[in-house]
Amino acid sequence: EEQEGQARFDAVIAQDSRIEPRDWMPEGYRKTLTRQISQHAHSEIIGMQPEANWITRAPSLKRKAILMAKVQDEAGHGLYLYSAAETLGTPRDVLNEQLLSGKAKYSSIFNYPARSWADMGAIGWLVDGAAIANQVPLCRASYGPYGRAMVRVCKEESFHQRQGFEILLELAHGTEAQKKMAQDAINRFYDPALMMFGPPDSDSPHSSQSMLWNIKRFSNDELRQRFVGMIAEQVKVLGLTLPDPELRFDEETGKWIHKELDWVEFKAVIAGNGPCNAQRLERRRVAHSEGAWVREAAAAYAEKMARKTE
Ligand code: FAQ
Repeated sequence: EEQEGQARFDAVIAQDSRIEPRDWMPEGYRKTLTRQISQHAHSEIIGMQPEANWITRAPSLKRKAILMAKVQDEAGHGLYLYSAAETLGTPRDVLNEQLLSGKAKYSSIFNYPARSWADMGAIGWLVDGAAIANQVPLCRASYGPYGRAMVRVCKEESFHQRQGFEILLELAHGTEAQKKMAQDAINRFYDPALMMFGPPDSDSPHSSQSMLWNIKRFSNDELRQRFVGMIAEQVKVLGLTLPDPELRFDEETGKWIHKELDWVEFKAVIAGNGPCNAQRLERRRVAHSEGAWVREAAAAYAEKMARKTE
């Protein structure tokens, strides 16, 4: 049966078609997807914190309403992704426990502080921008529930990116102090946003297998240089600059060249030692325990309804 399953799986991948939850799949494929999708879900949930931090300080009612909607969207993405991850067999409470215990990773970017209102602009423009560049190809991921989830998530991320860009555009056209605040936010978020694409290809243990399985379609470095090319153009519209003196388009290779990133810092951040790791996890633990009554009430209600229909 295993041989038959493997043959069918190989054929589906070769046709660039989709694997669905009830299909046979190699254990490695299940494991890789569970890791990537749950890490992605955790990122969405932890990623609510830096922006939630600014909801009460948004400069106008309109900005506050937009930011609240954006943060709620991230919660939706997280729940959607946990559901996709669960179809691979690991229950949500187990995934959640991996996050709360610090065992599971989530995106490095969310371990940096959001210091000013302009950071809401930089996060929308650069962080959601990097998320889109990484996730558009994932819409074609071979695992059905993940690919389909990505379609909807990317649509919402595009709106998020525009709202971030628009915050920066307004600040860039404001007073000198506002312009400086926008530039400072870009200066702080540029390197961490580029690191969102993962380690360099030469140091990316999962890439080659994930590409053979049609989960990833492009390598980490390939997507990173594409993203740099996009923002290199967009920053001109803002009248601001990217903190990268080496940034240029290389005619010969048709690729964007950017500065070397600090991979020692990256490794420290994903190992739990970034500026906000402890604070982010602590906040999540508190939120989870404060939500216990909701989970208990929902379970009790479900049980009551099940008894009624018996
Ligand atoms: N941070 O071999 P690779 C968002 C880990 S967007 C932390 O290259 P892979 C939207 C990796 O897991 C952010 N860990 O791995 C939003 C692996 O761990 P292991 C989330 C990282 O999987 C915006 C190890 O390093 N997006 O949330 C990072 O082939 C605003 C080796 O790396 C996604 O998750 C990192 N940056 O490629 C929300 C996208 N990079 O096995 C709120 C889906 C790597 O040692 C506000 N994920 N690692 O435990 C992916 O596309 C891939 O997983 C990559 C990494 C590209 C991130």
